[in-house]
Amino acid sequence: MSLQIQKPILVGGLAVTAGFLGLDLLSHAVASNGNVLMLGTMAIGGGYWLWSKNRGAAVAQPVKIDASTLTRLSDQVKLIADQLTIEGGNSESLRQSLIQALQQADRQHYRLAVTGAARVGKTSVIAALPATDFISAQPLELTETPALFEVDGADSQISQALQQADLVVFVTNGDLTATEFAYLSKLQQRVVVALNKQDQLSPVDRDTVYQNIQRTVAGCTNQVVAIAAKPAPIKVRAISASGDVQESIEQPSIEITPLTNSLRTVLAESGAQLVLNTTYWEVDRLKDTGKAQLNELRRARALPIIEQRQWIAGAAAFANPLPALDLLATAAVNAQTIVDLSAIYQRPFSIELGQSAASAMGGLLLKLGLVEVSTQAIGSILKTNAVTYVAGGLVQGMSAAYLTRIVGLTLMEYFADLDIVATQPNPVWNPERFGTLLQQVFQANQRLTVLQEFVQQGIQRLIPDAKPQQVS
Ligand SMILES: Nc1nc2c(ncn2[C@@H]2O[C@H](COP(=O)(O)OP(=O)(O)O)[C@@H](O)[C@H]2O)c(=O)[nH]1
Ligand SMILES: [Mg+2]
Repeated sequence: MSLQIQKPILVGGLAVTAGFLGLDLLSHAVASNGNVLMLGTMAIGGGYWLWSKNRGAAVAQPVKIDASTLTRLSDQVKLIADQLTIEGGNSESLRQSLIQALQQADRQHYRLAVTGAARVGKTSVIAALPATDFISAQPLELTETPALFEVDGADSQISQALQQADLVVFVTNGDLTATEFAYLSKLQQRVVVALNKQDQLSPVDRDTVYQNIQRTVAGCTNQVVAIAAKPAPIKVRAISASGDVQESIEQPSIEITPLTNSLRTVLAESGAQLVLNTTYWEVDRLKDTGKAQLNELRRARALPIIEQRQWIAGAAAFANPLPALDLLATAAVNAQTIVDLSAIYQRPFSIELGQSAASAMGGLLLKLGLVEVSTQAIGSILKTNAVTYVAGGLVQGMSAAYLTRIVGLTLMEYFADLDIVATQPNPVWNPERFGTLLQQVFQANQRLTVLQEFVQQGIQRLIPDAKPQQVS
């Protein structure tokens, strides 16, 4: 899973923490009765808490994955595919992938990924597992992920292996580090933690480490097992009655049963649910892919409109310089542009709504000080250019064009962010959301090089007979 670092993620992070706290409290509440604890935690684990990987939504929502949630999700993917076809895109691979993903929903074998840091014993665990009766009787696909936390780690291979797994065995060979815990607590899958290399620990250390790990991961999993997948040979010294000392090398036996027991429990109780979860997340990724494809198409249609409108606004303000900032703000936000872009993104705004949104956007540009900041920035770039002296009103023209562009790009982001398939017939107009995006887009376009390039273009557009000049 990739996590973007932005405000919504922070919200997601808090929600996740709250979720784990909830689980944690609950398991403490029933801790007096071992059986109840087990069942309680299983029941919660069986339902999957799903946090909307929000870019748009700020509120995290727990969703239980069952057959009907999967159906709803795959219906959304189908709608996206249909929409792709309607808008002239190619939806074939999305449809094929959806069919393939859904076929997995009633897959009869389980996929298990063994993961963990380098040299903790992942390969050894995989080597030890098939030898046990349970595993050999179980249709099980075992995969070892590349080692986690390596400097030049194979991140995409790791996440691919993990995404396909119904269940993850997280191997460690001592107390969990903070990094290990952070990693495993973010996994979407059910996790069994395997404390390997038991033979290297004294009996006292074994208990302490084991209990530490159990406590640490209590909010994520109740499955922690202690194993020795490939115990090191030990030297044994025997002294015979006659006093002779005989040394020999002994191979302690592999201890993997706690892990197979754990796998047996988890798979018996929730194997089908785990397969359903894997399928759900796969379909969810397809939804993202389809949405990105669709937004790509829409972007290609929206950009030329924005370009066209920005120079129209620029030329008007250039020909007829606006005396006040608020007029400039008004000139930059054009109701028709809003209506046109909303139509491309299938959230058609009426002209009335376009007008009221336009005046709200104009107010926002002023309130956030964006008109002033961009006028000044453009003015100071132009000052270094001789053309300025022959062209009064150029600052205003350029600013109107620039602000029109910023508003247009923000609208694109705004619409792209909405759920592709409108759940309500009415268009969604959320001024706060727009304001947040506006500031982000403004920031991104405020870099000197971006502005300089824009000004260069603007000179050619607004004063076509001006000789191209270097703007520094
Ligand atoms: N003492 C001991 N050594 C182990 C055990 N399991 C694995 N090892 C050793 O740890 C090293 C790394 O094991 P490997 O399975 O290759 O780890 P991986 O890098 O996580 O796949 C090897 O030298 C193994 O022999 C164990 O249970 N006890
Ligand atoms: Mg290995």
